[in-house]
Formats: sequence, C-alpha cells, structure tokens
Amino acid sequence: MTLSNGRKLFVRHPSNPIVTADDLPYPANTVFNPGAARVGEETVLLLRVEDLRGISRLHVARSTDGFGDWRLDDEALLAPDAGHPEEVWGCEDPRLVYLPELKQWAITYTAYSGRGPLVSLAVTNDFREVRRLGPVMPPDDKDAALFPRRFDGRWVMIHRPAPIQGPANIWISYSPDLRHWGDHSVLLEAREGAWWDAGKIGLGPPPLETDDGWLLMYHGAHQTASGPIYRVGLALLDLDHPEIVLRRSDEWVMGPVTSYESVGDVDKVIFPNGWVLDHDADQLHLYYGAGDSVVGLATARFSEVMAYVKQCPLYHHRRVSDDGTVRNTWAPLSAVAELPGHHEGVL
Ligand code: BMA
Repeated sequence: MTLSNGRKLFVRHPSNPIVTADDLPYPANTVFNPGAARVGEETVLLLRVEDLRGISRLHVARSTDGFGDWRLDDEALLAPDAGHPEEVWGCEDPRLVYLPELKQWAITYTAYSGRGPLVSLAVTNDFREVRRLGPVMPPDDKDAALFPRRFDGRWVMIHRPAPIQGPANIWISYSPDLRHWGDHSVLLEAREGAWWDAGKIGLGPPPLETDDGWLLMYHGAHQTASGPIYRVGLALLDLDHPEIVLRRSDEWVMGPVTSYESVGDVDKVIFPNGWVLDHDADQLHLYYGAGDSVVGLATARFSEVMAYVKQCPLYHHRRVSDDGTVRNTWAPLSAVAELPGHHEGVL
C-alpha cells in the first residue's frame, strides 16, 4: 500500500527476517507467526516454533528495542502436554492481550487436536509461567483474540470458525466468565470472486483500541493456481459496540513481496499475529510470520494508519431476525437503510 504522499504505509525493517530458526537454543524447522506484547521495558514475542516432527510449540523471545538483540528462553513456554489431548499436534499462532481487570495477559492460540484446530486460552503474569484455561471454541476454529475489557459486563472474542459450506468468515462471541461463549455472529464476511479477501479471512493481531474505534488487521487467503496468497487489510469497529464495522479497506495494505515472504515452507505468506504501538513515537510495529518459516517486522506511522482506515469505505451492520435467527452482515452504507431489519448502529 503506497500512500498519496508516495510513502509505503508499512515499511519492512532492514534487518528482516528478525528471528529465524538458527536463533533457537535447539534444532527446529521454522519459527513464525509470533504474538507480540510490550511487557515493562521489553518487547516480548511468543514465537511459533515448528520442530523437526512438524509439531509446533510457543517460545518466548525478548528485546529491549523490539528490533534486535533477541534473547530466547531455554525452553518453550507452551508445548503440547500429555494432559492436554487437544494439543496433540501442536500449539500455534498465539495472540496476546493484557486484561487490566485480571492483571494478566491472555494468550489465545490454536491447539491442534486430533479432530482439527480449535481455540485454547491460557493466562500469564510475565511470560515465564503460564496457566491453561483450556479450549474455548471447538474445531475447526482459529485466529482468535480477546478484547482487553468487558462490554456491558461481557468479555468479547473474535475468532474464525471454518464452516462445512461457504466462506470462512470472522465471527464475534461473548462470555460472562471467559469460559462459556455464546451470542455468536458474523463480524466480517469474506468477499467473493476475484477479491484479495475472497473465500477465507481471519483476524491478524488483537483489536487495538484507538480514539476512533477498534483497529483490526485481518488476513485474506486468495486462492490461485499455485496456492493461496496471504495478504492483510484493515477495518475499524465501533468503540462501544465492537460488533459494528465502521470501515473496511478495499485494498490490501501489505502482501508478500520479498524473497523470505515469497518462498518458504509455504510460499507467498505474510501472517501477522502481533503489533506493538509506541504512541509517543507514532510508530506501530507489526510482527509477522513470513513464508511460514521466519519472523518479519514492518513499521507504520500510527497516525497514517488511522488516517488511511478512516477514509476507507463506510460499512454498517444490519441484524436480520425474520426466521428467529440473528445474523450480522455488512453492506455499503448507502444500501443499509433499505435492508430489512437493519440495525441502527453508532456512526
Ligand atoms: C493458516 C494458518 C497459519 C499459516 C497460514 C499459511 O491457515 O494455519 O498458521 O501461517 O495458514 O500457511
């Protein structure tokens, strides 16, 4: 994505890839798709490490500047455990969110069970010890993150179930206690046909609270004759009603371009799971898996990201309950007023 001022929205760090399997204290195949958080004076990456059997675990790396000098723990923080059969084929793709109410970090990750991938939740104070809360969504489901606070007394989670029929959309669900989840509805639909985000989309990093709403980054997996191309776009959700989509980018803002993104265990993939905002410096650091093999870093000016997403097309939710079911979908704002049962959102 090149802005009208000629600059790229996201700029890759010159020392990319910033972490590779060679940085680990044990032999591994690949390291990719990290969650990211600023913890005290350090940036923490929770790396997905795929071992030489093909099974993934989650391993902590720490850096003061968030670019270099990564210090890797001796052992993984979360590795498949005999007491957790839902992780028999691995722990993958974490998203990290600080929950001020619990004074803990929530880790939502993909647990790869013998019956497919599902969403599991764990909590930690410091990324040195971790406590599993167990599966929160049954298979197939992945790409999940919590919002950092409750809305009207309920926790909110974004996730991506894979339906037996039709496109894989992004969903939103609610819980009184982080264990029991319900009121499921579609938040963002995959587009159709030739679009970059047709057929299958999923959340990227956790939703980021801004003055203008919750900033979302999501990936689209565009199918081609040589496999999917994973790119990312942006959306903006209403601050008080996160089920309402205010804006959605028509264009992708970043896609695989460099050699380490174009060729890897899986070619043509960028897959961001984590971002860290330095508000004072106006910098948004985006950590991503490249080619399912290494970790990349791209940085944007936060003010430019917000200016961009705020001029993206307006979208508005409607809520249809004519047959007793409730369904959220999105449509161009101009068409919303004519839709039956449309929901008056906050714009
Ligand atoms: C998705 C996930 C990611 C992976 C991506 C590209 O479905 O499994 O872990 O990075 O595919 O292969």
